[in-house]
Formats: sequence, C-alpha cells, structure tokens
Amino acid sequence: LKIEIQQPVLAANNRIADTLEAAFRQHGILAVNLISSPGAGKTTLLEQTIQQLKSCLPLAVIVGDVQTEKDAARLRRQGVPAVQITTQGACHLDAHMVQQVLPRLSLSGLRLLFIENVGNLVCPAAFRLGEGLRVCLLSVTEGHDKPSKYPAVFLAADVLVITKLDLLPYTDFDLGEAVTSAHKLNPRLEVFPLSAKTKEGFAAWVDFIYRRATE
Ligand SMILES: Nc1nc2c(ncn2[C@@H]2O[C@H](COP(=O)(O)OP(=O)(O)OP(=O)(O)O)[C@@H](O)[C@H]2O)c(=O)[nH]1
Ligand SMILES: [Mg+2]
Repeated sequence: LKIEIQQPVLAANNRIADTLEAAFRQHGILAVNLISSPGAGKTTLLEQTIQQLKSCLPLAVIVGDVQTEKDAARLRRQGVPAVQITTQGACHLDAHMVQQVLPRLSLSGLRLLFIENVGNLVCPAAFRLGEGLRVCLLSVTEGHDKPSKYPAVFLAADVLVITKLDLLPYTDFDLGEAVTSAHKLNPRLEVFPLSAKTKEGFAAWVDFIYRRATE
C-alpha cells in the first residue's frame, strides 16, 4: 500500500522537477539543493558562501522551513534575494512549492540558485527540485554512523560537506570512517570537510561551486 501511494506522488513531483530543471538549464542557472538534519549548518554555510561569491556571480536563495522567515531574513542581510517557503508542517520541499515561488525571483541574469531544504535527513532525498547539484551536509556533532543509517540522502547526493570541523577535537567523530562509509554508498561523492567558524576547508568548497556555476 505504501508503494501504491508514494509512486504517483513521486511521479507528479518528478514531472514538475523536469520542468524546473529545463527552466534552470535554459537560463544558465546552477540550482543547488542543500539537505541536512536540522542545525547541521546549511544557512551558515550559505551566508559565508554568498559573502564570497555575490560580487562575481548573480545569485539568489530559496529556503524551506516548517515555520518562520528567520533563515530568509539571515540570507537577505547578505544583500541577495531570498524567498522563504514555510511548509506548515511538511518535512521536505517538493518541486511544486519551488515552482510556486519561482515568479518571485527574476531568473534572467541569475547564475546560481541555492535551495536550502527543510532540516531533515530522510524525506528530502526522495523529492527532486530540478537541481543540477545536490549537496548533503553532515556536522561532526551528529556522529560518523549517519551515512550508513540514513543512506538515501547520501546515495542521491553529488557532494558531501562535513561541517563544524572546528568541533572535531571535542567529539568522537571519525572523519575517515564517515567518508569511507559515504563513499561505499556513493563512490562519486565529492567531499568537503570544512568549518564556517575557522574557515578551514572553505576555499575548496567555494572554488568548487564557482567552477560548477561558470562551466
Ligand atoms: N562551531 C561551529 N558551529 C557552526 C558551524 N556552522 C554552523 N554552526 C552553528 O550551528 C548552528 C546551526 O546553524 P544553521 O546554519 O542555522 O543550521 P541549519 O542547518 O541552517 O539549521 P535549520 O535551517 O534549522 O535546519 C548555529 O548555532 C551555527 O552558528 C561551524 O562550522 N562551526
Ligand atoms: Mg537553516
């Protein structure tokens, strides 16, 4: 029964995601879908990435949360357009939600669109949003067992950003083990361990996004 209900929902989502993907491609926009558990550091990563890229790349953000405009307000302080989707309980963004808010952004001239998903390490994995790049974040305070326990997100990602590297000495997080188990699931994952506090590892991530958005 579960499969019978889910398949039409996902098929409908995929149809809209295909339309979004075509629109992003037509406008030369790299759309980046960021997925992680709550508090892994998505908005913080975006604030600092945007700070470094906004002068050389026209960019915008769509951000999903169950409630509040807090994250959009944080990102607007960077001087870029940021549209908040409040899902009112839904635990992930879907392509229809993104399609509905897209008219609030001017796609012409845009090169990069970040889509911060609702904090959740399970549900967002199943819903394509038309993105060209899917980024999964895992913070060192969550435990290195998360790739094997929540495989769908890691399987469906192109990039793994390991966040809060500055906190590594205070945890039992095994960086090697986390990367090995993520790569066992998905060998093509590009991995960027970094800290938004100390900026360790940050340049490699920003360079990567810049290259992908301009190639
Ligand atoms: N020490 C440390 N703290 C960080 C780092 N990145 C983010 N944080 C902190 O982690 C907390 C959550 O960060 P957010 O960026 O709001 O996390 P989020 O993933 O956007 O959270 P949701 O949108 O609620 O899912 C904040 O207190 C940040 O200051 C980091 O690199 N190091
Ligand atoms: Mg956030």
